[in-house]
Amino acid sequence: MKDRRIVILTGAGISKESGLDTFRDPDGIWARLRIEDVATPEAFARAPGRVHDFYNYRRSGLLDPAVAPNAAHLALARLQQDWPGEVLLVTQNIDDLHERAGSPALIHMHGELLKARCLACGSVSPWREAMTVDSLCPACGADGTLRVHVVWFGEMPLEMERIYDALAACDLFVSIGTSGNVYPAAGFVAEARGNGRAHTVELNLEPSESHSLFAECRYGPATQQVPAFVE
Ligand code: BJW
Repeated sequence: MKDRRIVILTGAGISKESGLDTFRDPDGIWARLRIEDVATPEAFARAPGRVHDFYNYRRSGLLDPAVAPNAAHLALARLQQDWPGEVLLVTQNIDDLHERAGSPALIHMHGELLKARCLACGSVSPWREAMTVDSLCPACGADGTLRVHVVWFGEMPLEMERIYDALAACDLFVSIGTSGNVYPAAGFVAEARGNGRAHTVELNLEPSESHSLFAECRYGPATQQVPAFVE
């Protein structure tokens, strides 16, 4: 890894071998549920209990003792520790497996499953329990005002300015375990290429929607491809 200023984007594929579902694989979440029913602000306005149930189910799955960071999360954490300040890790995942692997810093552009946001006071709080339409905000005490701190379709992903600044300045962009279906993340490879010097690499189980935009592609399970690439 002689390149400096690295941006790494991860998606659901990196956590698959830790036991968490992807979205668009044949056994993925969107094969069982409709986006419009569980992952839009309109769905939450129409049926908040159903949306809470969906995230309660995924939160309890994430907190299952059998779910732990895998070799790919650990390799990225080591890379960040070895190159302090040079690696911006951006994840679309709402799980906390990068943190548990020891990543010192990362951007959760689609939010975090283990946090709640209050629609009354705007505070974001740690949240590990089941959430209901009656849950109380830990910060302001309002009831029925909590939602999971994730980014649904039609909402603005988090920390975009910081991400675009890093893409404009990076020498290496690596995309790991993402299908390239969801914007703006799907457009990051074009942003990186647009800076005129970034080498772009896709590490995925199979070619993503945007594989042809990458200069280098390596295919196989993340637990094999990521440690091999990083080390
Ligand atoms: C492995 C593996 C192994 C498996 N090893 N690899 C046209 C119409 C309408 C809207 C749009 C449109 N064009 C663009 C949009 C906007 C929309 C969008 O992109 N829609 C598309 C569907 C077209 N995007 C948005 O709305 C976003 N906001 C936005 O654009 O804001 C800008 C804006 C807003 C408002 C006004 C103006 C501008 C928000 C997107 C939010 C995404 N939210 C979700 C759910 C919430 C979080 C959650 O519940 O978890 O985020 S959707 C879901 O997809 C989740 C993921 O983060 C995201 C990406 O999925 P990911 O990670 O790529 O997973 P998969 O399953 O797709 O792929 C897994 C890959 O891993 C596969 O390739 C496998 O092969 C691979 N794999 N095993 C390695 N072992």
